[in-house]
Amino acid sequence: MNTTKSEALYARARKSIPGGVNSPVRAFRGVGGTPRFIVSGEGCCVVDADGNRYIDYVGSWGPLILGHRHPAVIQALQEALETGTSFGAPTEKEIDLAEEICAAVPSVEMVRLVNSGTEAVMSALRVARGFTGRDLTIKFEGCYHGHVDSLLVKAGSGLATLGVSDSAGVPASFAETTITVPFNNLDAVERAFAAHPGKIACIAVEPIAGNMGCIPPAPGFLEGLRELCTRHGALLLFDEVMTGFRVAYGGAQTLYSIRPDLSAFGKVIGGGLPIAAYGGSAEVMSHVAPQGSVYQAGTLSGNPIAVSAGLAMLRTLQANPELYSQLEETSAALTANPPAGVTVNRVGSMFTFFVTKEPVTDFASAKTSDTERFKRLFHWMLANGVYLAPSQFEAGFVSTCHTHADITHTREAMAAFFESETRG
Ligand code: HOZ
Repeated sequence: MNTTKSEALYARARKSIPGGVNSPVRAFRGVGGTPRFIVSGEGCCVVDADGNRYIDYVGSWGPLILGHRHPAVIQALQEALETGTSFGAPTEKEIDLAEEICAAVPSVEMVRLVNSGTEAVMSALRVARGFTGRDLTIKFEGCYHGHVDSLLVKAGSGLATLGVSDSAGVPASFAETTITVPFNNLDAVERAFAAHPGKIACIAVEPIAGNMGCIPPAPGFLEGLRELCTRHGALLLFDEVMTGFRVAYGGAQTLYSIRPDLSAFGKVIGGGLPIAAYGGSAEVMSHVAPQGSVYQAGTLSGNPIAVSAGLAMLRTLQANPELYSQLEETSAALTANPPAGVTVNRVGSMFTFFVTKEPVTDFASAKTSDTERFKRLFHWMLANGVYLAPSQFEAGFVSTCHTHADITHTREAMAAFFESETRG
């Protein structure tokens, strides 16, 4: 496979951009080699600077549930561009998007639009602290909630890929406001509440972990978190940046019938443009400025171009519920009967092939994966025109554009890899 142009672009990028990328997860650090510089995407495929075409299971890390350049999103963008790019003043479309989110998610009565998942979780956390008058947060090992200072503790995603558990530049006093416990371990959460009575503002959780690879909640886990928060006067914060409008239209909370106090959304709600949101009950959200005393702001918040793309995405999903059944069917076909030595986890169109025989239920079991073998698998798939997330500790995403032919090609390529490894 010719990668000359990507290599040249990567060399050039490293001179003006740290590590040559604008987000560490793009740098192929977990798998080695040259990140592909993408020039275009259409449907479920992307094309790199050398003209190589790949079936894309990254989907911009989750937003592109309808694939690249969905006609409804492109049309909404074209129309929005006719009227202006940013006003820094309210627009009617922001209300439309807020209403769409509130209608879809029963626990959300009010929502504030922001620009990234990081911003959404950071702001929701501030609301939880403002509302409860408490400082501490419980988070789960291997979960990642964006690069919020206090949550970069035992974090997944790029930190797991780089093999580090936290970040330089975070004051110890910030990190100390976070208590980390293993995912799917209610006893550990109970012990954390017992050790810090009256001090815990919230539990922040990805209801389906996606940033240490895809790990579903064990039966009763989310219900237990709900009960513990209620019992101890803490708020339950669902980080649905990855799962919102992905695993079901109303997100993981609808799928599992849990009512969190606060939720953060991103990715799918922006239709591929930078937009995110946090929301909750009117009682909780009325604490946000200017209605309340928890300050949060943004020049480009509710940007009309991003809002238009998000609205087009959500309206398309809302009007076509059969798309979720299609995603379920395609994703089930992709992940059925994995090769020996592979554990596959999947919820809806979120999945991870872990190169381990062990069941993967938390960060410790995710780390039993053979990351050296994963590297070889990743490059084999790339050479066969399949673009997986360049890390064992990330989720993959199926879009409505993936066809049975794409799935068959992917499965055959993966089977051929394991056969070749067996032959040695
Ligand atoms: N949240 C995305 C999946 N882990 C990655 C986004 C990023 O860090 O670039």
